[in-house]
Amino acid sequence: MKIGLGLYRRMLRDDNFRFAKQAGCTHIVAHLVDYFREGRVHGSDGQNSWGPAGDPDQLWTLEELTDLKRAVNAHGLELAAIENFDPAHWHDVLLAGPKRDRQLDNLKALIQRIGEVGVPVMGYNFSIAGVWAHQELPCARGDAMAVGFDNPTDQPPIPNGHVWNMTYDPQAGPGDIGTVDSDELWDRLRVFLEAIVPVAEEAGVRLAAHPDDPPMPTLRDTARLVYQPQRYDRLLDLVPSRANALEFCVGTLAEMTEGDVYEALAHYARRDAIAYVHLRNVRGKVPSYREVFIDEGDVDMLRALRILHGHDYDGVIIPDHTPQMTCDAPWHAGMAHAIGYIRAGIQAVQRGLK
Ligand SMILES: [Mn+2]
Repeated sequence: MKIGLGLYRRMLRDDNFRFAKQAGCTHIVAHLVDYFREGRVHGSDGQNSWGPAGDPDQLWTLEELTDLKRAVNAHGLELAAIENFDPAHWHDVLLAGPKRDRQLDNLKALIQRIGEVGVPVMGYNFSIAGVWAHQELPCARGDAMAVGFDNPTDQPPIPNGHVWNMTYDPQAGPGDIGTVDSDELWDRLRVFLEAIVPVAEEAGVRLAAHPDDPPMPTLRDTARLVYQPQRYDRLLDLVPSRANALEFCVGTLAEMTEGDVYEALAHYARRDAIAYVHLRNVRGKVPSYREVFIDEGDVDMLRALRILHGHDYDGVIIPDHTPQMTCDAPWHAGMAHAIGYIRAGIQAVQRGLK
């Protein structure tokens, strides 16, 4: 098992690569969508929007992907994955809009580039509402700032021009996208996978699906796909392929009301479906939960790591998001704490410690 650090777009810099190396990481997971300013708590700006999407006419270029990989490699690190498509590049794939075919071609081109550069995984989250209604709260140990979810009763419909909690068209007319039911959304996922998985196979890239966070059956009148653990099987079975894989988020799985995060880990590790792992802890489940430090909360992390090790999982684990620690570098301190804990946990399970 290998440890990676996920870095948001504005953090893809030499100093952060060096930080990752120093903390004991061997891999980087890079976000190219510009959703947060540096240091902001995951998904929370007080207004529950992740801001404007990118340029619809500008796909990530071969050159910028190559430069990124070179910069990562220069620090003795590997680029494990790119995480998340930009809503600007695939909003009509999510919304079954008029540009869907053109945008599927965009995604194919991106997957080919990512494969050409030698990045083995592309993480994505097939979700209309995205991560929404997380609130910034002092809910982790010592009143550390983290995020919580309490399923607000007021769930305004998603305005036109907006998807995945970002604005892809600020000029969109008034009105909202209305209701999207489960069958319709599964069908949109099927269209996406049938188009992209063969290209990913050819390119040597695994698509890795993040579950719905928060894992509610619906949010803002739109269905969610993977809000219970067994729904990952449905996603995998839609288009069976090694290129159709999972970005297995332990924290999100723990927030689900059915099943058991340990059984789910064992099951999907046995299927060899896990492209990489998000490891974070949480207290509670939907409709109300709090993100906490990795060594508090409901998930026994050593047990989770032992299950992965026992199923010969040899992929990358990243800390996902963490609470922010009170100091001059709140994000980095939180990450260093989580990485140190995961590193010790991996060493313990590899040595057979109980
Ligand atoms: Mn996650």
